[in-house]
Amino acid sequence: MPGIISLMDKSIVLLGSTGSIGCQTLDVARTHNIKIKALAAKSNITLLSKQAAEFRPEYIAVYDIEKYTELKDTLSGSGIKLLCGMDGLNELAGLKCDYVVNSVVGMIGLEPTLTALNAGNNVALANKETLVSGGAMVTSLAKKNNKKIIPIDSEHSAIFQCLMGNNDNEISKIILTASGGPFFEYDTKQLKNVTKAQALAHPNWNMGAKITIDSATLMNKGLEFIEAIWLFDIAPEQIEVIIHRQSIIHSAVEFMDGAIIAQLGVPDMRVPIQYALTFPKRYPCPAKKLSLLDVKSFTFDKPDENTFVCLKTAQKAIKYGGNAPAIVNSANEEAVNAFLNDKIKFYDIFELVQGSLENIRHKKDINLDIIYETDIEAREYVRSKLK
Ligand code: MN3
Repeated sequence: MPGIISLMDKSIVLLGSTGSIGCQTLDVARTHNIKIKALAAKSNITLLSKQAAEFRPEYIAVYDIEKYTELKDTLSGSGIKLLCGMDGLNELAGLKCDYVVNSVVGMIGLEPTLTALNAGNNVALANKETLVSGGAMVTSLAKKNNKKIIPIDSEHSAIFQCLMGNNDNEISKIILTASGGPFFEYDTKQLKNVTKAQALAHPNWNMGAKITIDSATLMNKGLEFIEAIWLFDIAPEQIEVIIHRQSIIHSAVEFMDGAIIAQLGVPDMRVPIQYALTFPKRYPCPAKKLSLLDVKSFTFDKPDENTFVCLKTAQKAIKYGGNAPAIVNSANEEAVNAFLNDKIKFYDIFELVQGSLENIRHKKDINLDIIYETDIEAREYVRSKLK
């Protein structure tokens, strides 16, 4: 039971500690006495200082350079080494540890992932953009350094678990489940009138703002589709996206003999987070257990890709390859930002993401510089369309 089992031999560096996944990772760490070697956050220094006081890490980094001085005052006398900016995130990602947990939101998570792998660290990955924008680079680096990328996202964790004890070359397809979000069965006309509050109210999962909006547009499933291709080295044609409104089946794998293995559980991110950190072992988890009798029935639907065009656009982007996934990812990030800041309407996100893929230069080969250039171009494209 909580507190009894000690995983003290493990130490983690947690990037993005004040976000939803970060806080839940600390909850798992608290339960199992996992040592927190370093913590990094973007700008919420109030929470970051509280976390520092509880977990006593050796290092702290704050991405927002303007918050550095204030945090330095708060931490003075604590003996904690304070760093800032992207350099700070990179220094932390390179510290020797069992896992770098990357739960940073957005494109800024890519570089620390590369740094961690370069330093010979395993990565427990919650940052989607890492694999969406830099999949080829990240996976080849992990392979070269013989390091693991363990997925934290519930769907990819489910697939990862379904593959345990099976051979990758016996997979016939991956069934990637989606909740469908708050606007399931809405048509274009209805989507044009939804409000921010409606978009932020996810039916099953309690998550950060960016991913909640991505779930409402189904862009989240598009990003996860791309991630699955890189994580499991599978062709786009071998992934089927299915709407499963209950969010109980977190994903499934169909093997060549027709057997389907699925992973089920309550929608609580602490389960996949904990599994990423304790894999291949399992331990009791603070999350509630699932009662199938409470669920009673499961439903499955085909996603409406013609209305929710973000999903189709992301699928197109991975087929184009090169920097195309980075284009749609960055355009989406910028569009979601604009939506959250009341600069555009919900439906504009669809048009901006779709437009970015048609209007921004495609490049076949990618490296970090090209991804950053693409990021700037995609964001400029979105900004140029704001009234
Ligand atoms: Mn997910």
